[in-house]
Amino acid sequence: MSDLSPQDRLKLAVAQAAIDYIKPKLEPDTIVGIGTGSTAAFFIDLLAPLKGLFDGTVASSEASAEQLKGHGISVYDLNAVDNVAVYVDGADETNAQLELIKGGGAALTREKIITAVADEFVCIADESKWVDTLGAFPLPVEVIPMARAHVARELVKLGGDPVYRDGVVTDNGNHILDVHGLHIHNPKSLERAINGIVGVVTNGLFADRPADVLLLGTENGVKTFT
Ligand code: ABF
Repeated sequence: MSDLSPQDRLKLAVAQAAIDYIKPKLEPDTIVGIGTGSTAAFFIDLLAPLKGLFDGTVASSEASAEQLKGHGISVYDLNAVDNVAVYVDGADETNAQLELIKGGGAALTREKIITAVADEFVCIADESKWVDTLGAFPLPVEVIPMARAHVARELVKLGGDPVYRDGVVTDNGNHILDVHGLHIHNPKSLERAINGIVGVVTNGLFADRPADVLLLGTENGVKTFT
């Protein structure tokens, strides 16, 4: 603990807070959705000792799946489960409405799929992710490779500056454009507009389906927002 950076200490604190939040909800048949990123990685390590209290997990990335399997935690295909009781995942930005930008870890599509299925979405983040207006973090957009140039042109029309995330292929075999220069005053509207561009698989705005609970790590402890 002492060799962690100040930000990692906050990430560990919110991961522990998420454990404390979900533990009373765990039943033998419970499926827990697991996110991606360094905060989610702390959560996975803290979840391992509880693996006898629930059935298993679904994971939003191959990386998280491997970490879970390393702890002997069952990882199911989403098509094999009827219900995901709770999904725990990080974010790149959050506003006060718990609308998020996600996708810095290139897992946004599977993350958004699991949030659509989960009964409850718990976001865990350190205070550096809290913003008044979304957009300082470049908005990730997952695109079908052949459509990358077309989607980029359409994103420019929406006021963005798209940059190809060179060298990255998502778990779904797609490419990512990171859209700079946005000041997102209506996240739901922009999320829908980007989804309407032919060739877009997913974009990193989680506004139509925001987090239900945000556990925010601050220097003054973990704050809970709902
Ligand atoms: C993931 O959490 C991604 O959507 C997002 O990029 C990441 C945040 O990563 P970290 O917890 O490492 O800051 O869900």
